[in-house]
Amino acid sequence: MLDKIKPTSAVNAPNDLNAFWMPFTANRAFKRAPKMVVGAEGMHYITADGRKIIDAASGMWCTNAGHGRKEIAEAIKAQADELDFSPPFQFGQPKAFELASRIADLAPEGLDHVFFCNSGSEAGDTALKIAVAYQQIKGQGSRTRLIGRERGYHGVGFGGTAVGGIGNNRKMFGPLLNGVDHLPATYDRDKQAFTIGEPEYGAHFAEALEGLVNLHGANTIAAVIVEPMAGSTGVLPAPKGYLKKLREITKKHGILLIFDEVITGYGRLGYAFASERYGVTPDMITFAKGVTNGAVPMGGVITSAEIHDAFMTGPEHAVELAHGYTYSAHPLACAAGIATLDIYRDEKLFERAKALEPKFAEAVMSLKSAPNVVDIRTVGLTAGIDLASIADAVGKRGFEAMNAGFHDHELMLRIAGDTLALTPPLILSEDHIGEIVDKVGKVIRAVA
Ligand code: PXG
Repeated sequence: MLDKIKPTSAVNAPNDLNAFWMPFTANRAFKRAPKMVVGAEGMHYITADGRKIIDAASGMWCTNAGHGRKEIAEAIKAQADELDFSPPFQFGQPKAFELASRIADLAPEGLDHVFFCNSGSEAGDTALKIAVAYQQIKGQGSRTRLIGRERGYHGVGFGGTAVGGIGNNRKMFGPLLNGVDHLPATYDRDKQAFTIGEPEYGAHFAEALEGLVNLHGANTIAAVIVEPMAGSTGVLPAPKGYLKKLREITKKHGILLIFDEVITGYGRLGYAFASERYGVTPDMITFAKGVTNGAVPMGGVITSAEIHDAFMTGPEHAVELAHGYTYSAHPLACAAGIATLDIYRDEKLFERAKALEPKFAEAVMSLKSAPNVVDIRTVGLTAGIDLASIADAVGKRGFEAMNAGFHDHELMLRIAGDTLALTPPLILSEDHIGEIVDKVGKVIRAVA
C-alpha cells in the first residue's frame, strides 16, 4: 500500500502552511522544515517526499496495533453508511453499549461503568468532576480539593492543567483551579538511574500524601490523580510499591484515587491496564488514544459501581450527572473501538508487549554509553532516554534529535525536553527493535 502513495503531488503536499496554528509545536521551525507525513502502514509512515520512516512513537502513544488496520477502517466506513451520528444525551445507539461492556470487561474487577468523551483531556476533566460530584452526593461536600503530582500530565483542560505538574504547560494560564495541590514526582536520578522496569527506590514518595492530608485536612480532599507511568514528562515508571501505598493512604482517608491510563491503557505495559500490572484498583481509570488505535478521537472514564450507583437516585425523569459531550460515544469512534479491541484480543497484542518487554529493555539499555546519555528508563514497550542539555538551551538537543531522526534517519520519536521517548506499536518484531535502537544511536551521535 505504501508503494501506491505518490508523494509530492499538490494534493499530498500543501504549499501554504500559514493558516494552521499547530498544537504543542514549534510552528516557525516546522514551517521552515516541515516534517510532513502522507501515509502509514504497519510500523511505518511515508513522508511527503516519499521516504518510509519507522514509527517508534505509535504516532503519539496511540497506534498500538500498528497503522492502516483494514479492520478498523472498514468498521468506520460501514458505520458511517449505517448511522452517521446519533445524540448521546437521552438517546442511544447499540455500539456505545457494546463498547462500554467490552471496556468494562477488560478493566479490573469492580470498575464496571464507562463514561465516554473524545480525548484524554476531556477524560481527565470528567473524572475530576465526577469525583467532586460524588463526594457531594455522599454528603461530603467539603471535599473539593484535587491532588495531582509534579511532572504529571492530564491533558490541557483547565482541570487537567491544574492537577498537571509540568511547569511549562501551566505558567501562561493564570490561576487555573482553586484548591489544587501536588504530590512530589517519583524520580531521583541518583538513586534510580538506568533502571529496567519499576525502580526499587521511591515507594516513600507516596507518603507525601499524608503530609497533604495533615496540611489541608482529609475532609477537604476529593481525589488524587496520577499516571501509573508518567509518560509525557519523559517516561517515569512507578517505583515498586508506590501505587499500593497511594491506594492504602487514599482509602484510609476517604479520598478517591484516579489512574490516568491514557498512555498506559490498552497494552502499553503488557496488560489491558497498568492497574492490573500493579495489582492496584483505583476508583476511576481514564483512557483515550489506544482505545481506537488513534483512528477516531475517543476518551473515557471507567468508574466503580460504588461511584456510578451513588448517582442513580432521585426522580427517574431527572438527569443524574449534568455532564457530557455532543460527541460522547460517537458512532464512528465506537465502531473503531470495537474493531480495535477485536484486534488486541485476536492478535494477543498485550501478551506480545509483555513477552517483548525484556528484549526491548535490553536493546534500549545498550545505548547507555552513547554520548550525553545520562539516564535510560524502560517499562513495558516504552523507554525514556535522557540526554544532557546544552548549556543555556534546555530542550534544543532533544528537538534536534527529533528533527535528525525524521529528516536524516527515517525514524519518528517523541521528545520531552531533552528526553527521547520510544513507544512503538505493540506489533513490532525483534528486528524492528534492533532497527529502532540502531537509528536512535545514530541520532544521539548526530546531536552530540
Ligand atoms: N493524560 C495523559 C497521561 C496523556 O499522556 C492526555 C491525558 C491528554 O490526552 P489528549 O487526547 O487530550 O491529548 C495525555 C496526552 C507526548 C505527548 O509527546 C503526549 C500526550 C499529549 C501530547 C504529547 O508524549 N498525551
